[in-house]
Amino acid sequence: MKCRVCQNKINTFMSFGKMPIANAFLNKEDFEKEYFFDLSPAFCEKCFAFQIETQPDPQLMFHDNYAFFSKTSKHMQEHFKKYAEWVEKNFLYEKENTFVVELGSNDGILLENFALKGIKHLGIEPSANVAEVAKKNGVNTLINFFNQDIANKVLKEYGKADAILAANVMCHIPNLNEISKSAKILLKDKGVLIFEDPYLGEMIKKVSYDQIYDEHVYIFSALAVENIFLKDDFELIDLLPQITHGGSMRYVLCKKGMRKKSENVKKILNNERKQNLDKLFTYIKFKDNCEASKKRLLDILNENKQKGKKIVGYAATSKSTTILNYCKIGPDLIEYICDTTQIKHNKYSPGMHIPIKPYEEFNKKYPDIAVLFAWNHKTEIELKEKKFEKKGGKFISHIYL
Ligand code: DWN
Ligand code: ZN
Repeated sequence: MKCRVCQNKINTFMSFGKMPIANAFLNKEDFEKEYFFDLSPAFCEKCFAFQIETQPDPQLMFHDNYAFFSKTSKHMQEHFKKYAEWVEKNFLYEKENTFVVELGSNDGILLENFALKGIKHLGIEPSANVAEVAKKNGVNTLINFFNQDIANKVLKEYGKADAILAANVMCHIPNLNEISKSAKILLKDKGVLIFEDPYLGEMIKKVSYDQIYDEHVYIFSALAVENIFLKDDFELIDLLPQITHGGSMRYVLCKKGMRKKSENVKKILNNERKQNLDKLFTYIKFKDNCEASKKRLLDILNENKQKGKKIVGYAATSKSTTILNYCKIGPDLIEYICDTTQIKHNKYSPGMHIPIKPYEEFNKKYPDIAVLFAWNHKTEIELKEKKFEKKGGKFISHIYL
């Protein structure tokens, strides 16, 4: 198997086994025809891109029934408001003819902050259902995948962009060469390409292997991002660690030589070398850590089940699909999962078929144990669920919280 970025031979250092589409919550009658693929992470020793070996067709993952709406978290709404303010302050000082583009703009959680201020903007989002929500909220959105054709069309209609943004999107796109070529077309000379995604350094530290699923074709390090975008003459000019999604990184790039480089770039690249993110042995050790994590979680669940405890899941996240299918956890261990997203309700979790119930079920009858699949929103959730913990309920997770 070849690296998607540099065509070098990649090392497939482990397999999580057969996996369904992480966000394909399904009805009973669809169990028989459920789609599975082999989820195997791999590492390229040449460009340092951490990637999954096989990714299902994009149409299977991003479509008119896409089950993730960004606005489900209050903290994420605040995060995106600050992200927008930071972009405006640092990169939109032209005043006249300012134009911001976002790739994978989902329900408009980031762009609405520009829309409210009357700043010219455009979201490019392939999943029609989430895009319609954005449009209803006044966020100008084009339903499509971003590529060179679309970049040229947008250029004709709107002019060049000051900033192309993305959040939790770039790591979903297999052909990043197409993205950098398209960004090159659409950006002004001093324009910036800014994106943030779950960070490889944090995933390795926390053994948060649930970040690996069909949609996340890459888990980036700065070392890899530098190599990926250098091909089209982009350079990294800043790196800003974020606490979102269990530890993310914001990457700021521009056309080579057009802007000053922050000291952070050198510092973080050096840290990554110290953490051996450029070495295969790090990932072989990660595999062992995943196996130990799996054993620990199963031990906790089995022990509590034998004691007759009621165990339910909290939040049917995409990430939970990897945990449940890798550890083979079904309804015998986790009775059901409560979630706030309406289109997941009364369906079953991908692969292991655990029933999904509306969030209200959680409050109706507290379980003894709630497996916190949205561990990345722990602070927000614990604040909301003080009563549950006061009454003796316990949150557990495969991550040491
Ligand atoms: O990259 C991606 C990230 C940003 O979002 C996508 N590929 C898909 C998605 O991943 P996820 O599903 O793991 O995201 P979250 O934000 O960790 O979880 C969202 C799910 O959790 C939704 O179904 C709503 C649910 N939830 C809940 O039931 N109660 C979330 C919160 C905060 C809550 O309090
Ligand atoms: Zn490579």
